Order: sequence, then C-alpha cells, then structure tokens
Amino acid sequence: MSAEDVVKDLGSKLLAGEVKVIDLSGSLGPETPVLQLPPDFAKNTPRVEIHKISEYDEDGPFFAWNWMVLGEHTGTHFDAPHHWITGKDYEEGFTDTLDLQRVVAPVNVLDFSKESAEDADFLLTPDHVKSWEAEHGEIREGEWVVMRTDWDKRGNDQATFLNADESGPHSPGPTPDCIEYLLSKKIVGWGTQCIGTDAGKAGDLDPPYPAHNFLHRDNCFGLASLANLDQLPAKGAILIAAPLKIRRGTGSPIRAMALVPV
Ligand code: 23J
Ligand code: MN
Repeated sequence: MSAEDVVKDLGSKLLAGEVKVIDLSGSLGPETPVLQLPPDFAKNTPRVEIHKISEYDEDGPFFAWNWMVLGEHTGTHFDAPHHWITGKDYEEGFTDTLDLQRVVAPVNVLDFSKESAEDADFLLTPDHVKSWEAEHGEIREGEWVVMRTDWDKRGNDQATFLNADESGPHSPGPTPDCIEYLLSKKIVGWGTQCIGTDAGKAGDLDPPYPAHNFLHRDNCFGLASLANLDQLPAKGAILIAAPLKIRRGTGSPIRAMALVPV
C-alpha cells in the first residue's frame, strides 16, 4: 500500500472509530505527584500551581484563562537527552531541537503489573525482556518500549505514588543491563508509569539512575508517569509523545497518546 493510501486510510479509520486514540496522560494539577530527590540534593521541582487570570469577571468579562507554575519534569512527561550529564553534548538533545520524526513510533508494552504489585522494588532484567520477546515478537529499531506496572491506578496521592519509607522511595524500574539490552536494539526511548524512568531505589544502582544515564548517553528519550497502559496491546499501537517546544528545554509535560486498532 502506498504511503498516501495508508494515511488516507488511517484518517478514515480514525473518523470511523476503528482506530481509537487512547489517553496515556494523567491530569496536571496541585495534587499531581512530583519527584522528591534524596536529601543530598537541595532543590526539588515545585508542585503544580494553577492561577486564575479571569473567568468572565471584572478581570476579563468575555474570557477565562489561567497561568501556571509547572516544572519541566512534572506528571506525565518527556525526558530529553540534555536532562542528564551523559547527554549534554547533543545539539539535538533539547525539547526544541530534537527530531520530531522519532517521537511518533510503534510501541512495545511490557506487562509486569503482576510482578510490580507483588514487589514494589521489582527490577526488569534482560531475561524478562527476552522472554517477553519470545512470546510477543522482537523489539525493533526506532520503537518505544514501555513498562506496564499499573502505577497510575495509585491515583494522585503523592505518598501512595512515591511509596517512600525510611529507606526511600519504592517503585519498579529497569536494571542497568536491561537498558543496555534495549539500547542494543536501537529503541527510540523507554517509558514507565512511575514518577521517573528509573526505579525508586535506582540511586543505589551502578551507575546511579541507569535509565537516565544510558538512555540520554545514546541520545534516546524517556517517558514517565504514563497512564492507561492497561488499555494497550503488547504490540500494534503507535505512541505519540511530543514535548512542548521549550527553548533549550530538558523535558516537558506531554499529552501522551496511542493509536490503537479496535
Ligand atoms: C532529576 C534528578 C533525578 C531524577 C529525575 C530528575 C527524574 O526522574 C526525572 O523526572 O527525569 S531520577
Ligand atoms: Mn524527567
């Protein structure tokens, strides 16, 4: 089929509801959980603030609008290569310079929700990924890989979402070897449903925060706090995850979405 016919067909199927758009973002507001770094780092990203400018009142009789306080790495969001020191030298590593062609791509959804429910510190290994591939098919160059943990079902409560105790936050993520394996397949990026692309205890891994370290070293992207991955097939959907075009931005909240055949 020609590219022209494919796009024309996709348009018809979207209009007919035979291809559905699945919302993969959580809502952004003062309750949205945000990362809490360990105490050795003094500064944290702020909670979201939404301030009214007017709502059909004396400050604006015909219109409603707001202004916001919003960190780049807040809620469902995108990590650009410049976010990490290992990716600092990529000129195309910023939200305004990255190659937009790369962020629309097939997505592999690795369901490890059961394992994550049983162990909040569950770490995904290369063997887990290889057995997933044996069942569902190989992960290919340019594709997204996302890990389903159903963490979005914890809702917007910061304590429940971060799941921290005296020993720090507990949430699933990849091992260093797992990210290296996925990068050997030349994926475009890695996404999770937790607060960041790394596990809660990833500060103790070698290197610390391996998903951030390795993904951005290789000019690849990260996605965090993805919602509704339980509505996606293991393969066969297209993920669209485009950051705002923030000037020399290191990341951005996104309205992540997937195109799924019904
Ligand atoms: C800054 C420092 C460490 C981490 C993060 C940000 C994130 O998870 C993020 O949102 O990129 S681990
Ligand atoms: Mn981030």
